[in-house]
Amino acid sequence: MRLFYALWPAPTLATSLASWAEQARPATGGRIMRTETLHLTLAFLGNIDMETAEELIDATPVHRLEPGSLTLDQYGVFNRQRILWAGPSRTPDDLQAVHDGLWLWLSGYGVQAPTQPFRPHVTLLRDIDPAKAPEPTPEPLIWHYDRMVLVASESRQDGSRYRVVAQSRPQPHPAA
Ligand code: 2AM
Repeated sequence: MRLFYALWPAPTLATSLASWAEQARPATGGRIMRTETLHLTLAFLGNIDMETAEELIDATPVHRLEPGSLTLDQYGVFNRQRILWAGPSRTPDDLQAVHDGLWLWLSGYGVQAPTQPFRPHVTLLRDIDPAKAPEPTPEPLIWHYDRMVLVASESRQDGSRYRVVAQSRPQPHPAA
C-alpha cells in the first residue's frame, strides 16, 4: 500500500485553495488538482507492506497530534516536478515539531524518515511551465489543524486517487 500522512483542509479552506489554483493557472498553465483531495503532506511513507499498513491504520485513531495553525502566504514552484504549490513562507516551529514527532513515531514501525528537509506545501497545479512567474499571491489563508489523516494513494490511468483510510483523534484547538 502506498501511504502518506497529511493535513486535510476543511471544505471552506479547500475552496479558497482551489481559487488560488485558478488565479495562478493563466500564467503557469498546468493541471488543476481536485478540490476534494487538496492536502499538505506531513510524511510520505511510500510502499508499505500490508501488515505494517494495518498496524498504522489501527494506531492512527489513538495518535494525538498537537493542534496548531499555519499561514499559507505564498505560491511556490518545484521546477523539476513542474508543480505550483501554496505554502507558508516560514515553517512554523509547531508544524516542524509535528513532522519530526510523527517520523519518530513512525520509526517504531520501521519506516525510515527522509533525508531531505520538510517543505510544507499544498500542490495546486501539476505540469506547469516553471519559467512562468505565478500571479501575485492572494490574501493569506490561515489553517487551524487538529488532526492528521492517513491516505492510501492508488495509481490510475488518469492520475493518482487518494483514499483516507484513518485519521488521528481530533484535539481541542487553542484558537477555538
Ligand atoms: P507532491 O504533491 O509535492 O507531489 C501523495 O503523492 C503525496 O505525497 C503528495 O502530496 C506528494 O507531494 C507526496 N509525495 C510523493 N512522493 C513523495 C516523496 N518521494 N517525498 C515526499 N513526498 C512525496
